[in-house]
Formats: sequence, C-alpha cells, structure tokens
Amino acid sequence: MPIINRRPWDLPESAATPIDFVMNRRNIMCAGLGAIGAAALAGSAAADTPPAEAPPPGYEPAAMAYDPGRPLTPIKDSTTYNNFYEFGLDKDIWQAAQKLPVDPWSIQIEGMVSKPFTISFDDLMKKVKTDTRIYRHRCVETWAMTVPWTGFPLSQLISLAQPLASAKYIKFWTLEDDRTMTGLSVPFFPWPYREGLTMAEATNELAFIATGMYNQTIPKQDGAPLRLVTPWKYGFKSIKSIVKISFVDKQPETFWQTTSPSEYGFWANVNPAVPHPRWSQAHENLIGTDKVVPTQIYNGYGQWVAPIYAGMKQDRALFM
Ligand SMILES: Nc1nc2c(c(=O)[nH]1)N[C@H]1C(S)=C(S)[C@@H](COP(=O)(O)O)O[C@H]1N2
Ligand SMILES: [Mo]
Repeated sequence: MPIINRRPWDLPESAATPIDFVMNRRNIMCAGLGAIGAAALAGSAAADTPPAEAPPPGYEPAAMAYDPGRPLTPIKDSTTYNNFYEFGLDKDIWQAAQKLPVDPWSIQIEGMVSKPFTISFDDLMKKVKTDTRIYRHRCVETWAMTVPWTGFPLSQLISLAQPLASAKYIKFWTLEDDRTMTGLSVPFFPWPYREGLTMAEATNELAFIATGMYNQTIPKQDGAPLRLVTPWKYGFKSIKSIVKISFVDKQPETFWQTTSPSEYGFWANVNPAVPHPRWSQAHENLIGTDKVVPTQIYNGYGQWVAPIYAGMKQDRALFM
C-alpha cells in the first residue's frame, strides 16, 4: 500500500482502527515511557518499540502519522482543565458542566442558505463521514494541549447546509441555558457565546467539528455534543456546544471581540510575534507537563492555512 498524499494530521491506514493506534501509543506514554511513546506516535525511526502492526511497503516514518511534535495530553488533563465560561470563569468547571443538557440536541441552520432547516444531532451524524485528527490546541492564555479528536470536517456540514453564493461568513452560537449555565448570570459578558469564520476558513480542510475525544464521546466540559476545532487559531475560536449556524454576508461579531475589542479580534490566528496587550505569545505551556515550548505561527499549520490570508494586510488584527 503506497503511502502518498497523506496529510500529516491524518492517521495511518495501517492502523486497523485509527484511534486504537493512538490509544496504544498513549498507553505507552501513560506507562511512564514518555519519550518512547512520543517517538512511536510520531512514527520516528528512533523508537525503541516496533509499531504494533507491520509497516506497509513503502513505509515512510515521517508520513506515517501527523507528528504534533509532542505527546498527546493525558485525557485526565484535557478533560479537567477547561475554558467554558457558561459554567464559570475557572478552569475546573468540568463537574458543573455535567448539567449541560445534550439529549435531545438539534442544530438550526439559517441565513443565506437555499432552505433553512433544523437537524437533530443524531440525524446529522447519519449524514457525515467521521474521521480522526490529532491537533495541537493553543489557548490565547498561553497554555496548549494535544488532542485526538473524532468528528467530521466542517465542510461536510456546509455542504448539507447549501449556502448561497452570496454567503461570505459562517456564524455559530452556543446553547444559552439559564437553568444549567450558572455563568450566564455574569452580566459583563455578551451571552450567548458566538463565533465566526470566513467561508474560505470554514471550508479549509483543517476546520473540524469534533464530536469525540480519545475515542470517546466528547465530554460535556469540552463542548458536547459538537464543537468547532480550528487548530491554527487561538482556542477561543473553537466554539463549544453549537446550537445554531447562520450564513451571512457581514463579518460576525464574536463573544471575545465584543467583550474586549482591544485584546481579541475576529481573526485570532496564532502568531508568536504578536503579543497580547497584557502578555507575550512567544511561548506556551503544555498542560499536564512542566514543559514550555516556542509557539509557532498559525500554530504550525501555516502550510495549509497561510494561503487564505495571502492577499490580506499582515497586521496585528490578523493575529489577535
Ligand atoms: N461556548 C464556549 N465555547 C468556548 C469557550 C467558552 O467559554 N464557551 N472557551 C473557548 C476557549 S478560550 C478555549 S481555549 C477552548 C477550550 O476548549 P477545551 O476546554 O476543550 O480545551 O474552548 C473555546 N470555546
Ligand atoms: Mo482560550
């Protein structure tokens, strides 16, 4: 089986079920063999342990799996250290978030589409083809994680929605449920949480809707039952628990941009050279470790997304 055209965030076809491959490597890391596990995950020739399955002919270590350049964040860290302001301003909202009512769940599609409709989460899942992506996740607050998501490319949802050619942006809304989301009583914030992308960003192959993490249903605190993941942007773009999507022709106002326009913008592309007004963006701490590593432009995904911004002014607004 020739390994060609594999995009580095894809998992190897050699893994019978892709996530098992990841989880096996992860278990190695959990066993305290971090360096070996990380090398195996990256498909590095330096790994002391052979791959669980025989490599296919033409096996190319570098092409074997997306190399996030770092081990997966342990699941206990990525599911207990969260930002979900609807449930509180601290990172330890995971228990409070268990109140999020996710069943039944439906998503409303409206705006510049051939025909607005509402679809249940269950019906949506019957219409999409799921896959797995290991992405780095960089919060604007300078912490970072590496997460194996399952879900589907946002472009599949856009195809279902059939936007009109006049649509220029896609806008997303999070559930606003006063009964369970105690954070909504903090009046300072412009609830509900809202985000947006240009159509070029939304149809980029990296833009992903996650419905699972680590081969499990996505936990409530991480944005069940479906959340956006745009790994080249600061984490606040990755809106959780989406209930409505609208196609529009004007740049949407977003939650953080409305809250503090001098600090957070619409674009929010990761750039180590553009500091936040109150802190540097040059480095990031890897949650679950004591490691601090340099931040990369577009969080290391420039090869796939920098062309989107090629014709634009490369000013601070693109990176805040
Ligand atoms: N609805 C909603 N979505 C949200 C947030 C939020 O507070 N509410 N926080 C954002 C921020 S700042 C980050 S860094 C990520 C955190 O995702 P995680 O908790 O799954 O790591 O979610 C983003 N999506
Ligand atoms: Mo964030």
